[in-house]
Amino acid sequence: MLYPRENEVRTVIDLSGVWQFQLGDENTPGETCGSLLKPECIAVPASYNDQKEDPKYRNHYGWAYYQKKLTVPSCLKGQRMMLRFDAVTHAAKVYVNGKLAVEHKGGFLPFEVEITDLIPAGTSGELIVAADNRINNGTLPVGNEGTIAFFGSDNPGVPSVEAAKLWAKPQNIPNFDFFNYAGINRPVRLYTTPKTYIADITLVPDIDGTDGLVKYEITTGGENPAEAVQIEILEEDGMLAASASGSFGTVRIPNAKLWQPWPGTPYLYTARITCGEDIYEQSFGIRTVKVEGTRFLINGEPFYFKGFGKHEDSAFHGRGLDVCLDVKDVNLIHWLHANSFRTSHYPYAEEMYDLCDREGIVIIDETPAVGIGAGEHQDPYKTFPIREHHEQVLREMIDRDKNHPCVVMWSMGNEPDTEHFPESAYDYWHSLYEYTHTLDPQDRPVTFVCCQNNYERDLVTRTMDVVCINRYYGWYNLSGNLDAACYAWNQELDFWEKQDKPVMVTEYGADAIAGIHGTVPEMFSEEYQMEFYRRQNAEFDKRSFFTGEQVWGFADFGTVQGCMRADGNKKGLLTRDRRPKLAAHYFRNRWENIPNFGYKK
Ligand code: E8X
Repeated sequence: MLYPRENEVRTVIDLSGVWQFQLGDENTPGETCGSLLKPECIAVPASYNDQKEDPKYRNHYGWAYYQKKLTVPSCLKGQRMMLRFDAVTHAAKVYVNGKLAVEHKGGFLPFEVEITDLIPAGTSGELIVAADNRINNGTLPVGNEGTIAFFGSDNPGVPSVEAAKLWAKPQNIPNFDFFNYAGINRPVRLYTTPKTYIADITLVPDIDGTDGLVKYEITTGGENPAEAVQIEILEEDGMLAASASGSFGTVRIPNAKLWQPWPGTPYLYTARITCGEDIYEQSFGIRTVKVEGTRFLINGEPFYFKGFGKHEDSAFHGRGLDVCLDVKDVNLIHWLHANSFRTSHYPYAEEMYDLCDREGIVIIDETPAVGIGAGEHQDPYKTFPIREHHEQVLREMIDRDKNHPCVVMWSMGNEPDTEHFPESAYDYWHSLYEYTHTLDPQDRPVTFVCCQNNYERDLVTRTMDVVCINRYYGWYNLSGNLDAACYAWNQELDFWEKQDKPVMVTEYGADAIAGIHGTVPEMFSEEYQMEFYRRQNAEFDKRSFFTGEQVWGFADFGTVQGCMRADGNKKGLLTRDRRPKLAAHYFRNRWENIPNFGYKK
């Protein structure tokens, strides 16, 4: 799905601002909402949870309603009019003048609806967006809707969950470690196209000697979709590099400039497409990505990932789009001499990928499939109704992000159960891996991120294009003992060495509460966090098949409350307000001395 961009022929009207809002409950079906009876003010885009000073917003369970009067200027007559939602978390029903216009499941990917006839140019309409935050074993991310948080439930004297329901209301508890921020988290926009329009653009770059090749395919729609299509490839200064006509084909760019990760030059070309009256400009890069043996190649050269898992998370906004924070984060990534991050644990706002294209930051793009597991007694693959939705989010993510040069690998999900039901896990994930490969026109590497587990029992992680492992030696296990942690790492790395695959760590980390110090590094101090990384990195450096280190995490972030969390997860190199901890300075120094390419011989 194309990003809404304005140009000579397309208009974009951003509906960000203060909307009207009202909480519903878990029982209110989206259908019954008419005009809101007691509307309150809420900012869009942003999560609603932290905007109000009352736990009922923070801990809301179920539907919430947003309302706005929409006026379409008469000067837009004759145009096709679309209403586009970049993300409504986790499910949405959109009503125009009381009638259901579109619904969508999945809280991190865009959807749109044509409103040309629903609110004709020169008139107004009432828009109601119902957003559902419920998470259960049929949603991605997975939650435990309807139960009660029950830490320490094995303790004598603590009643069962069923008994507790007599005196406490059931909750909407995540099966994942980030706060369940919800609502209209990303922009809502009205955009126009001419009646015959460019519907989609697919670009597949390749390198041929010193030339660049771009395979392209344009789909068109509307009144006259057979209208002739033109493609022009423009340099950064606007000069014409190449051109072709027809809705598909291959364009050759002589002496092409490559897209290289920073501090290399992330050169961007623009494909200017015209079809009848419509125009769309899509930026892209000439770069290749490939796995060969134990190497991850970008433009044919062995790349080493230095970076983090991140979150979209900040004070007040929750998971709402904050472009200032995105720019700040990109600059912090440069400051740290990092080159990459994973969009843990959901696809991020499109603005971030655009920034990373321009700034040369490499992305592992992840779906919201986190929390797939229910302990040793329940096979999630046989009991969770998620497969169809999982395929849907993969399709929508790849369809949205396929042209970004910054995206170099797809992650189908994070930390599913692969240990208790290894055969079921294999059947589920390996077939999904094959499906994912068929979806990407650029055929990027595909993986998922494996939880700390019994890696010898796990049958599927080893079949991914890159083995991505999350490990907490020295934190959740072998706590406080870095000698033992290094020993455990070496045992495990001996195992991976035999698999002849690139292996990278996609999470490792220790909570550090900013300001807690000690001469002897102990858990939760900044010194321990730094020492944890220093010791473990020294082991990675000895392994030539080890192809990257992504720490957990970039910055501290909000989570559900619990006895393991003090005001959120504190494993950030930076605090939630982006101040560096000791470990940030340590990595800044380490990564300055690790080149993007050729680090492992
Ligand atoms: C953690 C991280 C969590 O925040 C992230 O979303 C997924 C977790 C560790 C799993 N990975 O808790 O900080 C721990 C497995 C235990 C061995």
